[in-house]
Amino acid sequence: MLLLNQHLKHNDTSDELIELIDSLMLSCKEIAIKLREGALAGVLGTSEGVNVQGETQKKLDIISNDILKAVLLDNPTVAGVASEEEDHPVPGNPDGKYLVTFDPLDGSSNIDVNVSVGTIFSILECPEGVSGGDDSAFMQSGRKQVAAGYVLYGPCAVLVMTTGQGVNMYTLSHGGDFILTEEAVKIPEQTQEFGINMSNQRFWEPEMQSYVNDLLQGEEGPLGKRYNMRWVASMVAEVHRILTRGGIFMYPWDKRDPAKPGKLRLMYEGNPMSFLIEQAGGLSTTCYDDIMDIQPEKIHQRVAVGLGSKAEVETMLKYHVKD
Ligand code: P6P
Repeated sequence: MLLLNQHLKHNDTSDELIELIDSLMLSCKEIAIKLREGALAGVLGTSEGVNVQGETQKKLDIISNDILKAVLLDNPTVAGVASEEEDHPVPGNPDGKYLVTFDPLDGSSNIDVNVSVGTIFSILECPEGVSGGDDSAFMQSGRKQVAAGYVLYGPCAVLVMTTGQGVNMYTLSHGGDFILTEEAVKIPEQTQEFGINMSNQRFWEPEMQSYVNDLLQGEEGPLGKRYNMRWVASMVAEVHRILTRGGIFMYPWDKRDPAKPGKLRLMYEGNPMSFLIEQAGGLSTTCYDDIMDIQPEKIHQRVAVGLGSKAEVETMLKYHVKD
């Protein structure tokens, strides 16, 4: 039985990065306790707040964000943090080595109905001579990530993380330790399971409508096999399912807000999830190009997403050929 820190040391992870990951996990354990208390702690429901995305904030969005900010900004390795719940980056130690972006509680619309949610994080190095409170410090493509992962608060709390040497899963024990439970995770190349919010079908571009229509044709259709569908409305749960048994997850561009490339956010959803998916042998795209190749321009910029089992994403890409 290997503890998280033992496994990270075994993989030659630097002491500084281990110290940062420790802070992240301390935060996530606090968040997990708040979630488990739920109504008993009076933390369910919405706050009066609206975030920079214009979304009403759940009380637990704010609580989780505050926990992560307090713990991370107290860590000397952290030069700054950027959060879905913060308009701008928050500076930390001017001599800190790392930047952290995070979605403190992804899928929080599910909290009040007791469905899985998660914390997503991405770690970058802070450029020399740039403040960790400056947006420009974070304008790095997903290829620059030092580490990325999520903690899924489901029937059990699981940390899924990569430091660029494959993907590993660690389950939170009753004793409060993250214990290695899955090493070198690999996504099955083929799948018969797709995830997309079908209620948006009429808003998609024709290419996505055509692909999903063929998925729905099953054995009689051009793809020649029966597909099953899942939609949890919590990206962390969707990605965890794909890392565990394969699949394809899509949140494509749609015409409801044509100026936006998609709903999901690049810096703290798209990039960290793409790092995990690629490290586990899958593909992660905008439905046209690799997400991690995008050069960010804004902290909260959005991105279309089509990720998962390599062969299925390649099939989806065949429907999305730019003329
Ligand atoms: P919809 C959660 O709000 C989220 O950002 C992702 O976790 C999830 O995949 C998606 O939005 C769900 O969106 O439109 O189906 O509610």
